[in-house]
Amino acid sequence: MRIDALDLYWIKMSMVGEFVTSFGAVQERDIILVRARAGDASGWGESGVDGVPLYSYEDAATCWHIIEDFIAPAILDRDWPDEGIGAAMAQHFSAWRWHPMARAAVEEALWDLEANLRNTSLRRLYAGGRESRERIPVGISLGIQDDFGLLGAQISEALEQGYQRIKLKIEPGKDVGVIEKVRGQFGDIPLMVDGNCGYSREQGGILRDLDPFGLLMIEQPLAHDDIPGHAELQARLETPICLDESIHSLRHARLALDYDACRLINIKASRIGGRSEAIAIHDLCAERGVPVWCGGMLESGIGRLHNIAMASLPNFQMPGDLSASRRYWHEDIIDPEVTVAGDGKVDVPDAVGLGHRVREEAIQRLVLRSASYSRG
Ligand code: OSB
Ligand code: MG
Repeated sequence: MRIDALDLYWIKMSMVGEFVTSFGAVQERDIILVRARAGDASGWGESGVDGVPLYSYEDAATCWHIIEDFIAPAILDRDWPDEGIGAAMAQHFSAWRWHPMARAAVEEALWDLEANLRNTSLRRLYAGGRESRERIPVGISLGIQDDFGLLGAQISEALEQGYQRIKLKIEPGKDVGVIEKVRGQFGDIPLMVDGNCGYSREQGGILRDLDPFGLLMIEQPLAHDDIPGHAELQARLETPICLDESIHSLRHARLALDYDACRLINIKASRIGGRSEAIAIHDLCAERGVPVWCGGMLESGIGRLHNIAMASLPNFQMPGDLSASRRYWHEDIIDPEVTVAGDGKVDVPDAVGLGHRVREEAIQRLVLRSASYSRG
């Protein structure tokens, strides 16, 4: 099969509230959307890029450049299999170095295109014939909040809304004291923290001081390129370490597990270069008895629906960072938006493709730049 065209949209969406991590505050998101078209069918994907190169070295401009100058010409230039096009793309680009968020966005669009062409749901396509769940548990990720009264109110609200696990962002100086207060006020709720690479090896003692609080996990406390440091730290911690920023490929995942650098992995397809590689990490972890969960990049509804479909696979054992649309956006770009039921679960759509309509009229209103590349 041939891809007729790839459409790119650079949109800006402003968030309901500011989101603060050890990298800084985010109030607006620059998002690159990709639409792949073949005949009358199309499919949508989203890149997880940030406005600033902190979580990842990629930003919206590098993502645009890599897709425009390299990926689009390569995609439009060749024949693709009718089935397994996402995996075929991953294979074709496997020798290309880095730029995972650019590759992931295009690969997602191809998976959705295939789902639409084959009249099946993304959930079934990602599951590839395996069991997948109809509803999945979700958690919420709350940014650093200097005012404990406000943080407490956000936690209460999230618990009332049913979220099955609370993740708090931490940084040096805003960690042990905050967790102590949260445990004091909320007792034994399912709680975890995310350091976003904010701690040095020398600050490992602070992380050990978190051990008595029975956290589900500590996510990525040390530098992104310090797998051995995480191994050393894990050996001295009771609390499981979960890696996020350190894992960009199946090879990284294998390395981290071989070194016992973590007991869990946060899977984000955008960080890993696509859904095929993400699912391969899911499968490796399943073989090794290591649970995974689906992380988020403050996605719009398009990336969120891809995440939800993927997270229906069986080894996504812990609640994901897959909150409701309204936790992030005044108005999402899908209809209906994603909602979380009172039991803290979201439905995994089983309708064709994404299972929700993409609101192209909203995308047109939010767009900063668009381009279309067609077969020559
Ligand atoms: O480290 O998991 C992270 C958001 C942006 C960048 C990195 C991270 C996050 C989150 C929010 O924690 C997850 C979400 O709700 O999308
Ligand atoms: Mg993280």
